[in-house]
Amino acid sequence: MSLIHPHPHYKPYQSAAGGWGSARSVMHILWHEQALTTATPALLKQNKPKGFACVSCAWAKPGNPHALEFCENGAKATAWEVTRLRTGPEFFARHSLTELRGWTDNALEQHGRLTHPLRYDPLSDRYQETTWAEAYAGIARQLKALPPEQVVFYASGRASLEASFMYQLLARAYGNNNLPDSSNMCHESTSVGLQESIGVPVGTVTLEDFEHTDCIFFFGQNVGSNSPRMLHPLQEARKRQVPIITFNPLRERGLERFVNPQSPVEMIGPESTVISTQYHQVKIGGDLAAVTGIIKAVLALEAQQGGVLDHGFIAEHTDGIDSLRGLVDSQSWEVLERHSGLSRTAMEAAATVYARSERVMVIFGMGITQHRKGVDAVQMLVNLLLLRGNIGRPGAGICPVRGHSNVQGQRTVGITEDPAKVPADKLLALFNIRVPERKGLATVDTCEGILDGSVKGFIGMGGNFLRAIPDTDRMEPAWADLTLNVQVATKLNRTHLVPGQHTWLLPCLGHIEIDRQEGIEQVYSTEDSTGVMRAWQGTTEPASEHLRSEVAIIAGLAEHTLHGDCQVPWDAWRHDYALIRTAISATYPDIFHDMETRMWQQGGFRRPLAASERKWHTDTGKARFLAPQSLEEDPDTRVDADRRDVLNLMTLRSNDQFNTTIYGYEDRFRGVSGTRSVLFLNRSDVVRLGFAAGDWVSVRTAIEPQVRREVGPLQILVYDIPEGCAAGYYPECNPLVPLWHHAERSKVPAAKSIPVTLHRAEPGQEDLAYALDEADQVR
Ligand SMILES: Nc1nc2c(c(=O)[nH]1)N[C@H]1C(S)=C(S)[C@@H](COP(=O)(O)OP(=O)(O)OC[C@H]3O[C@@H](n4cnc5c(=O)[nH]c(N)nc54)[C@H](O)[C@@H]3O)O[C@H]1N2
Ligand SMILES: Nc1nc2c(c(=O)[nH]1)N[C@H]1C(S)=C(S)[C@@H](COP(=O)(O)OP(=O)(O)OC[C@H]3O[C@@H](n4cnc5c(=O)[nH]c(N)nc54)[C@H](O)[C@@H]3O)O[C@H]1N2
Ligand SMILES: [Mo]
Repeated sequence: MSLIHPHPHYKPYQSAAGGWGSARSVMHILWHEQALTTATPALLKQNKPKGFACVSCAWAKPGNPHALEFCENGAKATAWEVTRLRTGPEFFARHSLTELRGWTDNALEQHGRLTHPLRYDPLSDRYQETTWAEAYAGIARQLKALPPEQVVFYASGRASLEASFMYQLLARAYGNNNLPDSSNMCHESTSVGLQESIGVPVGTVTLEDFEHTDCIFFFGQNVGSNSPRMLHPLQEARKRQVPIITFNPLRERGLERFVNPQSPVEMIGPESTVISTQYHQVKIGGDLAAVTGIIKAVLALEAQQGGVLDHGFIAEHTDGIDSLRGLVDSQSWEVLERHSGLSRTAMEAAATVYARSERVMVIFGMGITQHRKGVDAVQMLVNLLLLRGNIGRPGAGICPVRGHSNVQGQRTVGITEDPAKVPADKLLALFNIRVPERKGLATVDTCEGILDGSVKGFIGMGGNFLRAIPDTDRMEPAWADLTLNVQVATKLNRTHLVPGQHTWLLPCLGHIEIDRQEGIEQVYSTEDSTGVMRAWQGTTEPASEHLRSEVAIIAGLAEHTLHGDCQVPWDAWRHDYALIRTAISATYPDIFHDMETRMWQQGGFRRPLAASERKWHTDTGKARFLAPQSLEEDPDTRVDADRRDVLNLMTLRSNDQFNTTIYGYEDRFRGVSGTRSVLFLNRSDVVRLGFAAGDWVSVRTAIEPQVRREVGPLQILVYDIPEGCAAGYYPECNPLVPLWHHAERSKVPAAKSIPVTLHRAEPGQEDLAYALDEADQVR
């Protein structure tokens, strides 16, 4: 019953997001993973009290959950983790790493869960079974031999609050702040931008705010694929006639229409909800200009009719409005139109709705943060909100949609390279750990260190670092020079296949699995995108008796590596996670006091957020209008204006992946099946550059031409995307992103704006078949 088209195929998707397509897609993966019997009961516990937190996105889980509180992609993530398939020692006896490096991301993970601790044997080029005792002792020997500043501790945003807290203690007791994490590639632009603007690093919106809002602005986030549960509050808001104004270069299906797959009435009826009331196909990277234009129009409305700005709020709570006015006045409509790709009328239409709405929320994702000017763009969104006092009251606020299930939480409990962000006095008093003063390495710094040989040891608490980072073709050869490479993982991925001198692959429990320590079931906790902390508990039997929890693995590494000075009771913590929570409460009492009881409250507990109470922990004690000096293009990436052959490429997720985990080849909402080797282009660019739909091309990075960065062959798919823009899939396109091409100040790789050129290439695999009828013709 394969539901995947056997051949590469393109047919524009006509239905709403959700609906039967979503239900079918879930059935397919349950069947394929042989997970019908394990996943089905698990799904009933997903995001529920006494159940587990979905291992997919970080979107808020309601206190009063629906009967089935999961979405298509959450169900896929569950099936992927509780699969019956296994990748054990016998698999590695059959396959060398050289051979496995030829496998796709999909094939590697599809083979199932890792079951045994493994050590790489260079002679046979294979992973071989080892014991936990050998692994801890062997790793500790290497860690002790390396200078602490040469080792990094990566985290990928899924580890619980308990494991994350221990992990940063381990790094600091070992002697560094080298804690790169996935948010360095993700929402770090948000954390930097919001901290400067409103004095908190996280969003201010809660689930309840969706019930009170009367206008939503939505920037660069693909809700239908990446946080589908958010479609429910959006649908509710739309039923109250709340306008949703969307900015996205692509007409993403989830942002257009939605049928709730869990509503029997909607599933059999013809009704779907229109999500976006205005849809603006902004140019890639054009949001900064678009929002400047909206602000220009808002200020013009104020000048004409008055009563638009919240003067009381601006006077009492903010500073810097003159600098914003200065920027806005210096930008002509013509420049704003050119940079944004939107007409003045479009920007004015958005401004009109903004100006008449009382409670406005701004929601955003990677389309904003993964640009050179990502921090400026985040701050421009805040500027828009501040004009009418839309922060710090119900129904209003800023809402970054975080990625991994606990990515926000790991930062809250100390996973950061910046020692100034951790309570050093507490770590000293409670654990006798002296926080090293030297700033540590974040993700881009870590990559630079691997390239120049100053990073020699890498511990990965989950994730697929070598695949997720930019410049992967340059990074892989350098990675092989690591002295120590330790990966804690649930499934095999590319990062595990490039060994260093001493390499271990350690299998851990997933968050859906029951975590028993000395026979007692442990619970864990997370923080979601809205700052809410909740307790969770695994519900299925572990994939193998040899798995250890992340907490246990961190304790094992610490006990073997650290000297006696550190007073963390690792062994006691391993056996009782409540003790770790007591320590978290003691370290961060403002946020986590009485954690052990409050985390079980219905809907959990929310961290206090000063900005939500209109207290501003910024440099000036006010909420700050912060505007860049100009909107001029970034000098480092500016290409000769005459060079019309250069396109701006964004790298995207399909509807059938979770980051580097590729579930399948079905990007249903975009109509592409059976392949990921496509490049989405505007028809006029295709014609202008002398190509035709279906041509095979290789894509080259147009900046820093002395370094050859190339990906291909990809097949041209004529698509509804603004002129001058292109789109391809992440992670396949990562070799195109130069490591230095990252957001100013936050260093988030600018994976959404890569200047590229196209070159004719030999055909790749099978051609993409088009199924277009009259009505389907793309513009
Ligand atoms: N199923 C599933 N869920 C996931 C993930 C997954 O891979 N699969 N990943 C998780 C993670 S870690 C994260 S961070 C989130 C990511 O979720 P998103 O933030 O949605 O990230 P992307 O899929 O990269 O898509 C970015 C969206 O921004 C648009 N875009 C690109 N450039 C621009 C631009 O310049 N301006 C504007 N306005 N829009 C732009 C793209 O067209 C696309 O719709 O999802 C999380 N949830
Ligand atoms: N070009 C481009 N690059 C990007 C992006 C982009 O949009 N474009 N997005 C960026 C973003 S937003 C992010 S967040 C990063 C993601 O980067 P990462 O977080 O490093 O990558 P993932 O693909 O989420 O990691 C998947 C692996 O995690 C392991 N895993 C799964 N569950 C668990 C668990 O419970 N415990 C442990 N220990 N391991 C587990 C599995 O072995 C799986 O293979 O990629 C970034 N890179
Ligand atoms: Mo992310």
